[in-house]
Amino acid sequence: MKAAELFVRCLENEGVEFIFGIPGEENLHVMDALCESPIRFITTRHEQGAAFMADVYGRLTSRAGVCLSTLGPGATNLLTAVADANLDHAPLVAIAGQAGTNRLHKESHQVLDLHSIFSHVTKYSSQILTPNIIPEVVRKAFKQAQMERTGASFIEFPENIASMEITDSPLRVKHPIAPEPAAESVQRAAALISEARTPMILAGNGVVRAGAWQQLTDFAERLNIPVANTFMAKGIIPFKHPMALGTAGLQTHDYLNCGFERADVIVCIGYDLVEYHPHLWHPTRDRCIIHIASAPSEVDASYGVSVGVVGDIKHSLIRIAELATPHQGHLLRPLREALITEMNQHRDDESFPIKPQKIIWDLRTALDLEDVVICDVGAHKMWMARMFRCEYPNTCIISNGFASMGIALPGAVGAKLAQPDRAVVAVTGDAGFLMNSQEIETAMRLGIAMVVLIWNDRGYGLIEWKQLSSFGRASHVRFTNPDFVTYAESFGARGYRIERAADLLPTLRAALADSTVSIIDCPVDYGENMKLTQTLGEMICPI
Ligand SMILES: Cc1ncc(C[n+]2csc(CCOP(=O)(O)OP(=O)(O)O)c2C)c(N)n1
Repeated sequence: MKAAELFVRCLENEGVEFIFGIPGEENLHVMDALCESPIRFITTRHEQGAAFMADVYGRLTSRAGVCLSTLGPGATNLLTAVADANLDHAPLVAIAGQAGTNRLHKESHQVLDLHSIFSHVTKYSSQILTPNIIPEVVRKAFKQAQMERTGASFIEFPENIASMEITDSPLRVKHPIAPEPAAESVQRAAALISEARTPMILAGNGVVRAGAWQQLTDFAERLNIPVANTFMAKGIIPFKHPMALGTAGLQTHDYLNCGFERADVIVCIGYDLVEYHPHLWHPTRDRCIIHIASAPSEVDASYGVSVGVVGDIKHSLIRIAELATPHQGHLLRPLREALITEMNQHRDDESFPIKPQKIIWDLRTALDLEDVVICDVGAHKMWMARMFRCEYPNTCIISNGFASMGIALPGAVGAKLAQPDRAVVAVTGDAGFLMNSQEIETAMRLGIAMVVLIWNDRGYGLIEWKQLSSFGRASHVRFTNPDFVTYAESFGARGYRIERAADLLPTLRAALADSTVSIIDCPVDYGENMKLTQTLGEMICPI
């Protein structure tokens, strides 16, 4: 068979369902081999859209999402979203065509050293320079992408190699089993937790990746330790659970910081430092930190670990919970109550443009608890992270490692393909929306039903918020928008413009009940941003 056919057989062997991408001249053989494969190729309108689809598909399925481009400009278009997957620890395999090996040694049309470029944004980057290494390269790319800590891999496939003849077969797929934590560190962690006066948990996305949310809730419940989660770990403990304190990660002092100040032992579980810098919650550097994760901790002056429990998170939690003495009372409960009071405050607000809190209230009301929201990056993300209640993990996807704008809309396409039975909503700013709105066409062509909720402030809201907080004035952040309703309709999608607060909930319900792509243009009142900064700045800790 042709090397390209063997390559496709290897992808099938990895269980690949979809490849998101754009064909090019240098991957013709792979594209042709896909004609004989059950793998579905999803033709996108930009390689960045393809890679974000793969990124979110990977987060939701725990299997590597796959994206493909041609050489040179196609591959550099993949780069941002591949980096996003890697820093957010989402499993992804990116594949790029390449010129024939007879012209890689010199300046040549569209040729870039892709293997080197991608080696900086992936866990594993490789070139297929001879056909007989295909089974190993593909197996290794998937193994690396799907192994803790999960991330991105890259494969460069020159066109002349793809056309060569080869007789070979894929390697057997075996999933590595996470090791047991060392007994000594389990005992030490249990002793520190037992001796603590006011312990607190900070849970991160590693718990989601390990599928350890039930063990986390059991751990918190049995030992009576309250849980704060990071942006990427929303729903890790159901928000309705009395031990749930809410989401930490705002860059200003928030209720949860009162908890971190009060706690003497902070139990970090599946926490990646890239999400929420420790100097923001541990500026004093004097608390006892227990690190429970699949991998040893990153080095950071504000993250001095007293004991590291490294290994399978589920086992670690079960074993520590068996050994540690449960605590009494729940001193941090007022933090949860203060947040809930704030969440409820604007539920009946009729002002227009609509306040962020009210948009979130209506969105939560319109969606079922298992539906999926993909959040873009901006001020809307800060509000959603802080105030959107989640009862299940992976129901509010947030990019908070690389935090790239433009993920939400293509991410929603990936989410819908991964979980077709759930409603999917992309929550995005007006700027992030236009970064990848071309993928509306992809969604329409695929016949996907999804909702895009645009928080329209005609500006780069988050940057304006930071400028106002830092300098008391804003600059270079204002722009105009096209008519989003006409824009949606030009794709054949449904377009809605919200003109008063009372319209939002019925519009969301109508859009969610529809079988097509719906774009909702919702004017937002970001006057609330600085009000929140001021309120939190003047806050007296409720504990
Ligand atoms: C690709 C990319 N470019 C720039 C940034 C920096 N950035 C973060 S948020 C933001 C503004 C986002 O504006 P918008 O999408 O309208 O959302 P809003 O903040 O108004 O809610 C910018 C420019 C980024 N994170 N990613």
